[in-house]
Amino acid sequence: MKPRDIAALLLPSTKKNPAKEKGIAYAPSNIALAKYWGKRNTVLNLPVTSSMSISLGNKGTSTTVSISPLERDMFFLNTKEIIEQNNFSQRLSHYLDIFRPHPHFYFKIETINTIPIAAGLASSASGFAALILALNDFFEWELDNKALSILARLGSGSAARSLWNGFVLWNAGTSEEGMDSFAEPLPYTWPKLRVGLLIVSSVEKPLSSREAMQRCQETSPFYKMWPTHVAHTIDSLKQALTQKDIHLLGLSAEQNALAMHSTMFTSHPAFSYWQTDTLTAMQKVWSLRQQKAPLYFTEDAGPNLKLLFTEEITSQVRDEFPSVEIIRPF
Ligand code: 2P0
Repeated sequence: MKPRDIAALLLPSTKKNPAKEKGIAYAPSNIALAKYWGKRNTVLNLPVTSSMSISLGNKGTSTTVSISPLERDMFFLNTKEIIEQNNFSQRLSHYLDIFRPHPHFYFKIETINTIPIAAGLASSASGFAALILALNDFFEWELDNKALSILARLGSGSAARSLWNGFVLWNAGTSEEGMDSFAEPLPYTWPKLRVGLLIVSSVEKPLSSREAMQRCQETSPFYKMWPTHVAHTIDSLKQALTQKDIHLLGLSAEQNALAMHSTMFTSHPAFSYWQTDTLTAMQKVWSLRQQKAPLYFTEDAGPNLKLLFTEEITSQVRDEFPSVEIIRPF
């Protein structure tokens, strides 16, 4: 099945044309505590394992969809038009192909990101989530969250998790067309939880996360252990959320991130997103932990760390990492 076939199953056939002048939506960015790393279907972004995330509240993407006045799609990122064809615009146009009422229908997409771009946060997650929500508003499809999560996933896997605030679980599912592969919010809140964005380097990525996960899946001997490891991480995270246990949450997320990065070191050709300063920051976290500070990190497909801790040690974290940007997810 192709993405357009999936959309045909989910979209109301009576609402093919836009119903209003503009569709508007916001979606938060999210950080995976149990990572999505590897696909069982690369066309539909169907994952090998389930994954679990925390959304970043007001750090995310606002998107407005309208009809383009030109014979082409138009994209504006943080008010600046993207004129030249690049990866970003090609990927968006390709995604919009799924939803065009006819081949000569062109969209105008205006996107504002409140995520610090240099933080290497998956802006594709909040980007595609905000886009599908804005399209839902524009066409007045009135889709439920399950359908929206499936359609967001077709743009970018991690976008399936960006439709809610708080903790979110994306169930991998088993079906071939992925109708059981969607995310849902988890019934836990943790007002004292904090996520610290620690930008240690803005060096360009050696590889897109899409290519990186594929290489690890195909060539790392460690990848065989990954599905069992993630299942264990998700169990531990759920227990941590039930007990509000920052040690269990932090350690589970940190070990999961390090296991993911180990599949990169052991792939062929080997690669790493780490910079010297990444390791320096990790060692600082470990050393503070030896001095009894309940501080942990996770890291995605980039050199920067996301610190995990609770309100009680906020001032210590600020003193130790003066450049950290602290987010309150709840
Ligand atoms: C995650 N990442 O769970 C993992 C951890 C990066 C590291 O989801 O190919 O941009 O568009 O489905 O969603 C980044 O991968 O990949 C990602 P595609 P995506 O957050």
